[in-house]
Amino acid sequence: MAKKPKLTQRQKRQVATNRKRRLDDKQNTPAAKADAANLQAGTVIGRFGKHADVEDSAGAVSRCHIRRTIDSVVCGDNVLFDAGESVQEGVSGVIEIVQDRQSVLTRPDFYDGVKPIAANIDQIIIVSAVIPSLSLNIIDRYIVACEDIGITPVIVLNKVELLDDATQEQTRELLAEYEALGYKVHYTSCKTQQGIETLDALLNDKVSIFVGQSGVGKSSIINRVLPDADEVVGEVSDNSGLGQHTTTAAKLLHLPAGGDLIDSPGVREFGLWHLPVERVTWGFIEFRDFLGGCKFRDCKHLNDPGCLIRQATEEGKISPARYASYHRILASMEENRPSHSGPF
Ligand SMILES: Nc1nc2c(ncn2[C@@H]2O[C@H](COP(=O)(O)OP(=O)(O)OP(=O)(O)O)[C@@H](O)[C@H]2O)c(=O)[nH]1
Ligand SMILES: [Mg+2]
Ligand SMILES: [Zn+2]
Repeated sequence: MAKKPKLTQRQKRQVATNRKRRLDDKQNTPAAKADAANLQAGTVIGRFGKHADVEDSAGAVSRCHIRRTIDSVVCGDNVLFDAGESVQEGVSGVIEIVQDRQSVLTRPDFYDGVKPIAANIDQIIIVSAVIPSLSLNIIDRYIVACEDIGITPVIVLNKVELLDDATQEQTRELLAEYEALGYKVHYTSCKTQQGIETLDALLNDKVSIFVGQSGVGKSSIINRVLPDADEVVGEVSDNSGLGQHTTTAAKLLHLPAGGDLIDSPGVREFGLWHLPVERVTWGFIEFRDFLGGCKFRDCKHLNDPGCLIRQATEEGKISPARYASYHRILASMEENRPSHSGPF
């Protein structure tokens, strides 16, 4: 057996320092920190400017500061926080750690880069309506964002009672294309309550976020599904025909039978310019069968010779509306400039 080496005083000090450093490192893991600081686990149910509302496992809500070292905190985040003892200017606690996210819906912001909207969601409800106006292009943009993060969207057309029979038929035809792709399409009215029950059934035990243009009725639907929600609802402007951006911050609400709903602020346009072009192409699921088969590897799927996607469109295998919408999205990405960056 090797003889134990004799250490000089200096070496002994060194060993002691290293041992202490290793112990400190262990204490620096999130779990150890949580233990040491007596932190509790909670879920973010609201985000307001520099603060966030965090709900603990008993349902108590604390408004918290956010440690400066944390990149972002959004609705649905699981966090470790110190609830604090006294409330000062409405704020009592502090969020110390954001746990790893299972999913995150993001959108680009002109000034801040890519911003997360909500975390740990498992369903995205894309709400649209004939008032302000039915934009299939916005639906397509959201679908691309959903496909990019692997979450299946549900399409809701709200305010259906405003449609006369002919328009209703036309709209159903347009949206039937999405059903043919495998997406669920729901027709709802907050005025007549049509379709609210079937939508309700779809929300059970899931964390669903409602997204879409301002004024389409996201908060109104949430109030119908969850009468206690008491979400503020705003008129669509008579002058511009646009929503008023009534909901200004995302908010998470619990369903009594299990599951959560996240109301989110409406957008005017949902930018995708944070995604590489290939991800956008991938987001059009009916294109996938043809990808890799075009004559040129860098095929733009436009006028390029031997383009299987254009050919499939000409043969009626891909909807011309979706094909046009795809190119509209790419063209707007090339401009590389969001026309709107709304509040989150
Ligand atoms: N006719 C009709 N109006 C509706 C319906 N649902 C909502 N509205 C109206 O549409 C307007 C906008 O509704 P909101 O629920 O505030 O819309 P939102 O999508 O939450 O809008 P933001 O919070 O701005 O993103 C309100 O005047 C609602 O009363 C509906 O089914 N039919
Ligand atoms: Mg709203
Ligand atoms: Zn092609």
